Order: sequence, then C-alpha cells, then structure tokens
Amino acid sequence: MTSAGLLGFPNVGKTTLFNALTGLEAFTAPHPYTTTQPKIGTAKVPDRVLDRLAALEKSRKVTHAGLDLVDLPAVRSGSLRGLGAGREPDLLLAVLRAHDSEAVPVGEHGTDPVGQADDLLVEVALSDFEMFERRNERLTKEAAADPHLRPVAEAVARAAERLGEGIPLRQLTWSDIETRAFRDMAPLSLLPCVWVANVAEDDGGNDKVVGQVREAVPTTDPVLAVSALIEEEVAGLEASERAEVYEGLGLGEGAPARVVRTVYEALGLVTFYTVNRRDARAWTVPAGTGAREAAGRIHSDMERGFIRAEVAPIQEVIRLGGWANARSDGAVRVEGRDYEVRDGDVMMVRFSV
Ligand SMILES: Nc1nc2c(ncn2[C@@H]2O[C@H](COP(=O)(O)OP(=O)(O)O)[C@@H](O)[C@H]2O)c(=O)[nH]1
Ligand SMILES: [Mg+2]
Repeated sequence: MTSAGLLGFPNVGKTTLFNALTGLEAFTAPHPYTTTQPKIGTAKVPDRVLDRLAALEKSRKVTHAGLDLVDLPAVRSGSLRGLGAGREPDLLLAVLRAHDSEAVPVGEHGTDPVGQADDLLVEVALSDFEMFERRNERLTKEAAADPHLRPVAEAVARAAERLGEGIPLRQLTWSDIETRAFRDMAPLSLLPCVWVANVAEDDGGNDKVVGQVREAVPTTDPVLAVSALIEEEVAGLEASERAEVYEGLGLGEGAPARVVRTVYEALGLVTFYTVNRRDARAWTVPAGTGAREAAGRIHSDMERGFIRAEVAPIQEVIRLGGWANARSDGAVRVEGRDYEVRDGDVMMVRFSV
C-alpha cells in the first residue's frame, strides 16, 4: 500500500495528526519526544461516492482505498540519517506547528511555520548530503578504474553539490538511470512532500499561513492547513456524526479526505472503482496505467485473460441510478487494453482464462 511518513520537529502535532487520520489513539503528550518507535496505521480514504455506489448496487461490503501512515520520531539535528533505509515511505507529510497554545511548550523551532519549513528543508538536505558525499568519495576512486561507473559517479557528484547548497533532489531533473543509482541510499529529499500547517482551532487566517509556507518550500510541494486537535476529536466520533460536525464547524469534507486526496495527487495516483453484489471497491494506480494492467491489480487472471473493459464515470453511474441503468442508457463505453484509466472510472473487466 502507498505510505506516507510524518516528519517534523518535536511537539508540532505529528501524533495528533496521525490519530486524526487513522482513528487510532496513539499516545500524545505536551512534552517532546514521546514518539520513539515509528508507529504505523492505515488511514481509510473517506469516499462518499463509493458509499453511494455501494448502496445503489446493494454491495455487501465496501472497501475504501487506504494510505499507510508512519508516525516517525521527531526530527533532531542529525536524527534523519538512515531513516529512509529499509522501509522508506513513498512520500513525506511534513508537519509544521502554526498554533501557539500555551498548554504546549514551545521548542527551539518555535511556532512560526515558515522558520520550521526552512529548518526542515535544511535538515533533510543535510542528511542526504552526508550520504551522497560519502558515496561520491568512493565512486570517484572506483570510476577512475572503471569507466562504466562514470555516469553514475557524475550524477552522485552533481547531487552532492546541489544538496550542499540546500536544494532538495526532487527539485532537479534526474534520468531513470540516475534515480536507480540513488535508490539504495533512499534520499528523503527526493521523495514528494506535502506540507501540513497545524493551525489553531479558532484560526481564521489559515489562507495566509498556507501562502507563507508555499513561499518557503519548493513550488511543486502542496501545502495544507489542518487543525490536528479538532480533527483528532472528530475522528473519535461515530462515522454517522462526522459529516454533520464537519459541516457545523465549517471544515468542509474534513482533513482525512483532503490530506489523502492531496497525497494521491502528489504521487500522481488515480482512483478507479469496481462494484458487484459482493463488494464495492476503490483501487489506486499511477496515472497513465492501461486498462489491462489496472485489471491485473484486481486479479492476475483478469490481466492475463483481458478481453475488454466496460467503463463509465462514477458520478454518471450514480446519477443514472446504477450500473445496469448506465448501461441501458448508453453511458457505458467499451475500452481496450491500452485505455488509460481515469480518476473516477467505474470499470467492469471482461476476461477469459
Ligand atoms: N491547542 C492545540 N494543541 C495541539 C494541536 N495539535 C497538537 N496539540 C497538542 O500538542 C501536544 C503535542 O502533540 P503531538 O501530536 O504529541 O506532537 P508530536 O511530538 O509532533 O507527535 C499534545 O498535547 C497535543 O494535544 C493543535 O492544533 N492545537
Ligand atoms: Mg509524536
């Protein structure tokens, strides 16, 4: 499953946001470094259209898309080294404290989200830099003896130089060969990053905060404002109450839906749906995935024996009152194996094995 790592300085609200997104109650405390072991949880992706489709088709089960979240230990100077090695996340969710509640002690990085963003960018670039410098030294020697290594050595040298200037690797363009050469080092600054400003409960100036953070981070990084504390409380309510509370508080669809959608977008993922009496289900694939390959996500037989896909946008299926109606009304298209699955497609795969 897709995974996001929560990154940030002590006490900024990482665990609170983790709880809000996963509905788990991890231990939070108003003192730093309460999270010593990474915790893992799964955020269910709230998806009202999928729920409506399931109701129309009388599916016995609904399977939402998910996002694995890793609540990483707080960032201290030098603490990032080796963090990515092993089970690195697909993306970073960088959390910035943007509230100054007196109940929560202020750490050395303060409550100014822009300062924290600057400092986090430096920490991440620095930890990658040290790794690339070491690799660079070794590769320079090896490439002198083995010309085949030269392109890789040059890429690592160039990366080390830019990291030394504080530039995250994701801001530069790398070929597939270069990215592969970096892979075993798992550089954090190459990962897509979504920034979350953890704002006060009563904050009316969220747009301003978002704008300020946006100025401080790479232009391609999405920025969101979330009140983690409220969201944690809402996550504790019955599912049936949540939508109403969100509406009452003017929080729209709520943070879990917003965060997960932003993460999917940042990773270039699209969601498609399958539905029958047994199960209504959301699936995610990289944008540009062909129908046959997407079918393989559901079952390898469907990929092997793929004949065609019947496709209609989920909103259209719901508007017409279900799949059978959509089909008799001519809203269902027949697509071949190379059809690029679009976000929101309902797909029925015809196959034979
Ligand atoms: N007032 C207020 N307190 C918060 C907010 N987010 C987190 N906190 C509190 O800040 C403290 C530290 O939060 P925690 O999630 O443990 O921070 P972490 O160290 O980044 O994991 C806890 O007491 C939280 O209840 C918020 O949006 N507003
Ligand atoms: Mg924590």
